[in-house]
Amino acid sequence: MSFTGHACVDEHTTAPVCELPLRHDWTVPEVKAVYELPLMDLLFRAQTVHRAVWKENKVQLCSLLSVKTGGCPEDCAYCPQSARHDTGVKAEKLMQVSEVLVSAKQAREAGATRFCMGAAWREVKDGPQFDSVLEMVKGVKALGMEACCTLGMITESQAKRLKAAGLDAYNHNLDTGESHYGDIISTRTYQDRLRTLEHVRAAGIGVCSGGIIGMGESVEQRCELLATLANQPTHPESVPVNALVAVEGTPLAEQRRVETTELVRMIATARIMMPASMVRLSAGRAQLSEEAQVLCMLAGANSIFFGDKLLTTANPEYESDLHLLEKLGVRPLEPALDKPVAQ
Ligand code: SAM
Ligand code: DTB
Ligand code: SF4
Repeated sequence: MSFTGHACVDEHTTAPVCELPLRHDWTVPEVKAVYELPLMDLLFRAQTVHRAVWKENKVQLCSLLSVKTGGCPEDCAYCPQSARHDTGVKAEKLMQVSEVLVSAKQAREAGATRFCMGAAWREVKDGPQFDSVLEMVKGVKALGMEACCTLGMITESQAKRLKAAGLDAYNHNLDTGESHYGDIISTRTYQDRLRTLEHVRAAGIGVCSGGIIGMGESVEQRCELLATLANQPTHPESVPVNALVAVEGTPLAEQRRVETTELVRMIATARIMMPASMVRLSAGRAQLSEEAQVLCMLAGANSIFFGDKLLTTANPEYESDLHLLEKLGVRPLEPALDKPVAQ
């Protein structure tokens, strides 16, 4: 076992300063037993794990940019960018590399250390558009930021080209438990998703994979998702936990909002199961009070999306986030450049 990236590394010696076992054999009932602990016990366990691994009061600030918006052929029931839902999101072309880099620079100036570029594609096709994305990655790296992409399914050779361009992480969410997947998406399978994660891992790129709660799934299905993530050959280096942003025009528009305690339970359970991973409090933060966000951080969230827009929906303003972090005495985490990927 080795702890890498931001976790467990003594700043001066780079030697690991703690060791917790990283398990890859979780059963769903075991996960559920953790998820359903009395809330204070769950929070205490999550904080104990968190502090054993993450020594400082630091949160990673990642900015998102939709480099290719809308018109997606997939039918993901939650997504405002699917061409199958009438959400008012217009299909746009891939942005120019120079425009993307202006945006990355602004994000860096505002304090972000990681820049994630999202495309509403089912999969990456080799050709001029992918070549432009590779240029975007190189440009973001040249700014001294961690670079992340989320472009849909990719092949092993595409993953290798992204790695060669300097990509630090690839986001590809499993979204929900396998038994709920068919109710949410019909245009691809869970196996398709897992295959892309394999390609990303094989190329030595950090895996960013998590899901969404609030899509009508049961507690078991949430636990199924967490077990699948933790039982991968290596834990994802980051695990985004999204609360559904119910967008008008999508089939999930009428879903009730998740309760804060549900989000806190999901984050705390992820933290306990994947101690050395970044757990990202992702979509849905604009709908949370400051107190709810604090509880999520206490539960082990140590990364947020920073900037007033996610891909197409709203996120809290820069100023309010900086003010919140200052009030909490939480500082931004430095970028982990050239980090190895192994757990
Ligand atoms: N098309 C690529 C894909 O599906 O992997 C990349 C972009 S896609 C928008 C990235 C992720 O955003 C999805 O996997 C999903 O987890 C999340 N997402 C999309 N719409 C959301 C919503 N309304 N609420 C919460 N999360 C959402
Ligand atoms: C992730 O898990 N959440 C982000 C990022 N990875 C790409 C996307 C959230 C999108 C929310 C809906 C929207 O803004 O379009
Ligand atoms: Fe397309 Fe990704 Fe949205 Fe699904 S989540 S519709 S693949 S952009």
